[in-house]
Amino acid sequence: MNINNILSALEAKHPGEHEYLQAVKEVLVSIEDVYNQHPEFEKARIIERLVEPDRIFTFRVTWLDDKGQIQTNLGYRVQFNNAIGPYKGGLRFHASVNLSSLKFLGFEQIFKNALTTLPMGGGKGGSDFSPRGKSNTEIMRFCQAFMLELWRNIGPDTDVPAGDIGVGTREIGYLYGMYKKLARENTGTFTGKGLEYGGSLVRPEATGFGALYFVNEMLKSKNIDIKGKTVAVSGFGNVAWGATLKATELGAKVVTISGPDGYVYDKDGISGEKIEYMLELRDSGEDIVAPYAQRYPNAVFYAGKKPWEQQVDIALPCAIQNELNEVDAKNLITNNVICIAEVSNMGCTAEAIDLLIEKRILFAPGKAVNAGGVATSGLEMSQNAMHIQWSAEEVDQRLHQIMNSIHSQCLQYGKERDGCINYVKGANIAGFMKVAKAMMAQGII
Ligand code: 2IT
Repeated sequence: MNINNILSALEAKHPGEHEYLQAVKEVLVSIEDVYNQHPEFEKARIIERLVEPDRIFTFRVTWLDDKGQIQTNLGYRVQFNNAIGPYKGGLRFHASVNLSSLKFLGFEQIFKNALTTLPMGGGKGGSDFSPRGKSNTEIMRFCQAFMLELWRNIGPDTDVPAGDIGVGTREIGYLYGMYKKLARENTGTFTGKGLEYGGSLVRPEATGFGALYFVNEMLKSKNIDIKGKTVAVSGFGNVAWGATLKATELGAKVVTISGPDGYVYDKDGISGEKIEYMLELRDSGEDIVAPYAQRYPNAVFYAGKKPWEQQVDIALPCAIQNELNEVDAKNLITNNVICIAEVSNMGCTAEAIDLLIEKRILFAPGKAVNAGGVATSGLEMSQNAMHIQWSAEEVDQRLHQIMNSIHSQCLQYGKERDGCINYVKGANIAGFMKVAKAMMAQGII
């Protein structure tokens, strides 16, 4: 495989899709050696087939706002690869959504889902609709209009959407309600559903909990105790909440959260009722964290800044792609950071990752660290298919086992010559090998 040739061909075909090209490049660089040891992959053109989605649906979503004005947004679903199971991945409603960001997320999802040990292919979807400042009824009308288009292309064994940024339990309820009305079936088809109608216990916490189980394994592999360590978290949504909850439970001290307006530093630690207050902030729909510092006066709000300028032991980007860049990585390294784990998808820029790996900082990529979310979605699918509900303990135990397994896969495939673990390489190779073997077995399709 000649990575440069493949990348320049892709760039020519998809000019300007920077995030998608960034995600593809990271994977190709990691798997190059292994790929070249398997001439049968090259002959079957596995890479050329894997980097293009199976299909993409793009549609117009028109809805009425509360003033009676007609609004139009774009809707998408990228069905990327179903070699190991039905397409599976979230829907993102955010002003930044475009085809490039959804293709990067769908591509990442293929390998992430492969790592979970469960049979799920990769997909992603969403809209440039921004829930910020929208009323409940506007959000419902948007979700219904979105589903009017998408429902024909999804199903419990075809494609199973879930939440992502801007899509939480409320939105899943509206989307699934409309889906059921149109499809006239009750087989699940969405994950992240409310507990009353087929949702799984622990799904809301799963991404954050899984991330901390993974981080704890990383630290344990270096004989480092997480107790007493300080943690910078970015974001203040569902993922940041779950991560803060579990980090605190494990004895670490979370000192920051952030929003589009800036970040909050709380030297006392964000614990107890302050963690639940994060959800209140999110549900206010204003997309700001500044009110935290008014409510808890020991905390300081830094307008327009990111939390990576603080001195912490562990940094957990939990907000959005490319939120931690090379300068941020340098700051953290200067401040003696021990571990950086992407909880958001592709939370670090390529330059930041190169620097962290070069400096041998304990670093792991989103497709390994945050896979607990989609893994627990897989467990929700299992429960729906069996028409049963597992206890929180049962789901949490399975989630924990899956995260440990992902960590072991990273160790197996990510060991460098000097004995260091390159988690980027480990996760990419482990995920790739499973998908490539499944594609080989199923012929040229
Ligand atoms: O990025 C992700 O893995 C998610 N947003 C969760 C996807 C899912 O299907 O639960």
